Amino acid sequence: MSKSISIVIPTYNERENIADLAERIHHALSPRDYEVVFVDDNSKDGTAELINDLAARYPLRVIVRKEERGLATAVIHGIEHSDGETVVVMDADLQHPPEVITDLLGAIEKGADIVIASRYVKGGGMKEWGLIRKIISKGAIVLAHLLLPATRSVKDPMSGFFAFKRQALGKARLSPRGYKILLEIMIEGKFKNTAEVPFIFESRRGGESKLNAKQQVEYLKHLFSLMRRTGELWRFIKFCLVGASGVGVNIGIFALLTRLGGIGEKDFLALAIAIEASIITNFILNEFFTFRDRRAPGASFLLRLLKFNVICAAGAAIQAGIYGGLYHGLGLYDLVSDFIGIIIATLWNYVLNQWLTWK
Ligand SMILES: Nc1nc2c(ncn2[C@@H]2O[C@H](COP(=O)(O)OP(=O)(O)OP(=O)(O)O)[C@@H](O)[C@H]2O)c(=O)[nH]1
Ligand SMILES: [Mg+2]
Repeated sequence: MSKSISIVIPTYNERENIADLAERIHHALSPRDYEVVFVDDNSKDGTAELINDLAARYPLRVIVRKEERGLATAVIHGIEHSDGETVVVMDADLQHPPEVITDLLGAIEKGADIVIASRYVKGGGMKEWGLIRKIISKGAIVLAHLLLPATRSVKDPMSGFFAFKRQALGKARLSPRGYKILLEIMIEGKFKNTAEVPFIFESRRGGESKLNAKQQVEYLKHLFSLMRRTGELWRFIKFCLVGASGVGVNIGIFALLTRLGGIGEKDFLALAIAIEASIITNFILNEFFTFRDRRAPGASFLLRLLKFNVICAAGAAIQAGIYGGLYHGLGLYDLVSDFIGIIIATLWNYVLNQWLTWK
């Protein structure tokens, strides 16, 4: 029989935490109609056996996967093999306090399609995180916000603790990787009303962390895959094509002015005019091609032109600085120095313009 709330919890060697977890969830949720679906990847410490024992006391069940391993796929498996109208996803190691589930459900009842337990809204945070882990966490979020605009509505799109209405997920085709399952769900699910509630990410109670450096690489691959699927990768390619066309405009105008324009001796003036002309043609092409869907009508056109101009001028200065540092400073081959400068300036121009000019 279908339950109204399904709590999906991936586990791998979490025996030490399960009894506490089940008790605290029950305490927080009873007498609501809920079930906990554990997806265990054949843990060797007896996690699944303990869950089966506890099922006599609490509404729990465990699905054991023998062929597959991985957090994100385990969560998807649990979502697909449960049927509650509301789905809650959380970790087993008590870093996600079960008491926060009632806040998540409260936000869903108020009309949110998806609600995230967030470390980065007022009242949220993390215990005992070192500086490095904090920087990695924040850096990953900034990257997602920059490259996947659909994540910008929430401050913590990396949280592993969230709830959503199953109906709102629709027939989304999820192709999960690595650890960041929420990103996949947010982007493929196309939810309308998002909400966040604060929570403090606790220290792990027992057992061991399964997080390792490989997950960071997986994260980058996942981002790339999401950029491809959302069209953001194509947008970046368009931006580079426009940039290449600007090089043509730049050289063409420079040649015209110095050969035919009668300012042969004032080549720096010709260069400045050529650069400005290429910035303007790049702007127009980006406005009507690369960022067509992100144009706001009216007077903001001029403001966007101004922003684009300032950012690209700074980009040109960065390119010149990198060239100078690598060629004159480090003695690198001049064309290689120039190429590296172009790549970094292009990334600068793209990131800043899509962040500030075409929001
Ligand atoms: N089924 C399954 N669960 C996993 C796997 N890897 C991790 N988990 C579970 O996913 C949850 C989060 O994993 P953790 O290792 O705690 O990751 P973390 O919380 O980001 O890292 P720590 O702060 O170090 O604990 C826990 O409930 C794990 O048991 C896996 O490969 N398969
Ligand atoms: Mg953990």
